[in-house]
Amino acid sequence: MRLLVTGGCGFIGSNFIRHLLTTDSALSITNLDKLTYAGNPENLADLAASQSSRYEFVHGDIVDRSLVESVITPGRFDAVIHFAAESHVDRSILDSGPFIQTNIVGTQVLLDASRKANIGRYVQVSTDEVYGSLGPTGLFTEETPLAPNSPYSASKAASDMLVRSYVHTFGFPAIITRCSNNYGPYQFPEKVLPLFVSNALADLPLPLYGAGLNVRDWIHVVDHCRGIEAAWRKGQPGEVYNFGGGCELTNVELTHRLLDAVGKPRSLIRFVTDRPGHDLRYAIDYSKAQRELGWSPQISFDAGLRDTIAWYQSHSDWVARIKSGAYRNYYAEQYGTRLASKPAAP
Ligand code: NAD
Ligand code: TDX
Repeated sequence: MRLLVTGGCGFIGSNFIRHLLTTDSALSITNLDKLTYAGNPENLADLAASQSSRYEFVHGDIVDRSLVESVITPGRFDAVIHFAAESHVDRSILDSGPFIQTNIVGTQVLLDASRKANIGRYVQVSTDEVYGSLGPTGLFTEETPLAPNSPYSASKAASDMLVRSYVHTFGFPAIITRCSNNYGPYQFPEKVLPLFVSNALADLPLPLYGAGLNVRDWIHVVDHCRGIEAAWRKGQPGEVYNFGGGCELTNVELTHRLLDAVGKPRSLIRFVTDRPGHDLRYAIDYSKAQRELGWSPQISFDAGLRDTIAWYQSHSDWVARIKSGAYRNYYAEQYGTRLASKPAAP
């Protein structure tokens, strides 16, 4: 069995490739990745060395039609699992351009090439953010109407709609997965959890948006990867499957738990200007995946958070390499303050 994974040098894609190569010895994987700021070949360097007969890397942009068509040739892959995306909401507010290109045009190119090559199964890795925002109660189901609120989620919803249209119009065998907020190793420290863990470990301030009362549903990345694998292996073409962690926390609760776990004071919290259009609450009903795929999340938040913090502690060099150069410019633009390299004054 041979898979094409796009965006495999990012957070979830690299965890997915790691998960599959270490659990299924019959699989070979080709990873097509542009290596944007978020793509880091270091994330898979050990597997690239130890599994070189089963792992291949192709450096390229999914928007580049001739490149994509030269990779996805008839008979080469049994399935395509599509992770590659611009993935950060705040960056989509600063500049939506790359989101439209990669998330919408890139998906169109990938769908066309996959269809041309008669790919037997295609999985679109999407997000719960396409459903918009919940009030204090209720859960997103697969039937919830799409109502994206940020340029990021609008671009993901648009790509989901393209996938839906290829299923309907061409009978293309695609599946869509929609997951809540992931955390775990190899997550780029622009997302709240690795940003706050790495800042806290360095005694730097934690910029909490608004009053910190927005709610997210946290799932460990390995549980998400198991869900995507189940959707690929057991899902029905044309169907959507939601995945969630069943762990709703306000951002301020998340921050308190994280500070307690690293043994740092709450005085590191800085309440800063809210994200424009900030979705209040996400929460997932994953009963369809339980029923039809036999999937449920396995990793408790407490255990997952402990392991994730330990990973960031033991990979301080990985964090330090990222939090230099272009990252510092992004930080200054996003937070209106330079990322200090020394501990913050009390
Ligand atoms: P990430 O930003 O960490 O990684 C994205 C990867 O895609 C990088 O390796 C990057 O180099 C690559 N890429 C970007 N543009 C590309 C292009 N034009 N051509 C080829 N490669 C390109 O993202 P992530 O957090 O791992 O998310 C992966 C997928 O999962 C995304 O589609 C995202 O929408 C979805 N998702 C993420 C979460 C989450 O909590 N992070 C939750 C649900 C769904
Ligand atoms: O500095 C911050 N301060 C803060 O309070 C950052 C970066 C975030 N936040 C808040 C905003 C959100 O309410 O924390 C929450 C989580 O923010 P992000 O980590 O940026 O994630 P979110 O916007 O919820 O989107 C994530 O989950 C769904 C991923 O980034 C998406 O790729 C995924 O689709």
